[in-house]
Amino acid sequence: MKLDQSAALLARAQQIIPGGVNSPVRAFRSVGGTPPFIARGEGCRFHDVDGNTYIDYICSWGPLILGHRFPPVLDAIRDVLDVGTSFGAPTEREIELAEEIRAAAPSCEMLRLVNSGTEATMSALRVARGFTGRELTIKFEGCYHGHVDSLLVKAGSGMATLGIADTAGVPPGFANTTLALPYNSVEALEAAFRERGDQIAAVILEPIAGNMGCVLPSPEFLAALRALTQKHGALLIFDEVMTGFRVAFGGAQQLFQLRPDMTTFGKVIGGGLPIAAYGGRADIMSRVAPAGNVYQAGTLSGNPLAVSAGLAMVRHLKAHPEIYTQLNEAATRICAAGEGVEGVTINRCGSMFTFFFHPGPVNSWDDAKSCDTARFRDFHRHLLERGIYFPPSQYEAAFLSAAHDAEAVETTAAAISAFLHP
Ligand code: KE4
Repeated sequence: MKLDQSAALLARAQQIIPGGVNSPVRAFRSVGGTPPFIARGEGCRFHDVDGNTYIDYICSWGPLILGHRFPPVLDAIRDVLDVGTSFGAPTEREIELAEEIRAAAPSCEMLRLVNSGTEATMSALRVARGFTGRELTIKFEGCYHGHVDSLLVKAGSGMATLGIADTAGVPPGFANTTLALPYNSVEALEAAFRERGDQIAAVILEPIAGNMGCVLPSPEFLAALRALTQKHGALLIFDEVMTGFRVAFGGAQQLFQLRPDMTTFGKVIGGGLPIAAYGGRADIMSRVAPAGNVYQAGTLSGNPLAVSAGLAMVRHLKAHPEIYTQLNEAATRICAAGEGVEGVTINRCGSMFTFFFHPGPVNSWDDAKSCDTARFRDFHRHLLERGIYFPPSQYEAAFLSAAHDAEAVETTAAAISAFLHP
């Protein structure tokens, strides 16, 4: 593969941007080689500065569920440019987006728009502490909820990828407010509530984990989460930044028919522009300033440009529910290429999936962290050289879009088979 231009850009970028990237996972540290610098995207593909073309399974880490440069989203952005990009004042369209999100996830009786998933989870935790008057949070090992100080404890995504157990720069006092438990462990959850139940403000989790690779919750785990938080007066927060509007229009809470107390959203609701949201029961959210005494703010929160892109995407998905069937079928076809291969475990929910190089099962971070990452690296390189861009980490989920046509899916399945069935 010719990556000369990317290599030159990486060297230049590293002079001014840490690691040469604006988010660590993009650096390809765990898979090696030069990360392609992307010049443009179109549908299910993007093209790098050296002229290489890739079928994209990052989809901007989830947002582009309709593919690159989806025309209705671009049209919505063009239209709003005629009126402005940001006012720092309320607008009607941010009410419309909030109403669309509530219609999709009725547990969010009230919600607020912010600019990133990190902001959403940070704000949700603050509201949970303010509402309960308690300080402790439970999270789960391998889950990633953005780079919130108190949540960078045994986190997934880029931290797992880089092998950073816990980041520097977070005072022990912050980290000590978080209990990190094994995902899917009912007994660990019961023990934590038995010992400190009256101090726990909230339990936050990825209802389907994507940041240790794709890991699904057991029904018993979900039931225990809901029952124990209710019993002890703690809030259950579903971090649906990744799963919201991805695994189903109503997210994981629709799939599981489970009503959390609060939810965070991001990615898809911005249509590829920076938007996220946090919301939940009205009695909880009414504590947010200026209605209540928990402060949270944002210069560009609800800006017309990002809201218009998000509205166009969410409304298209609402009008075309068949997209989710199409996404599931395409993902099933791709994952079938790896079924029954020794040492490979495939976890999937809807159009997010991970090929774990592990005999299986993979139900927790302890399982995931024992993957054969060297073999994953070879798998990733094999695909990249064939124009298929999988997430550059064993501890991330791959994403499909509605733009992944039969040709892209079959090309991908064939390349996977060629590696796994040499
Ligand atoms: P952002 O602050 O990156 O918008 O969202 C943080 C976040 C919160 N919650 C969940 C469940 C998430 O998956 C994320 C961010 N996801 C990663 C992908 N694993 C973003 C990619 C990156 O960090 O570059």
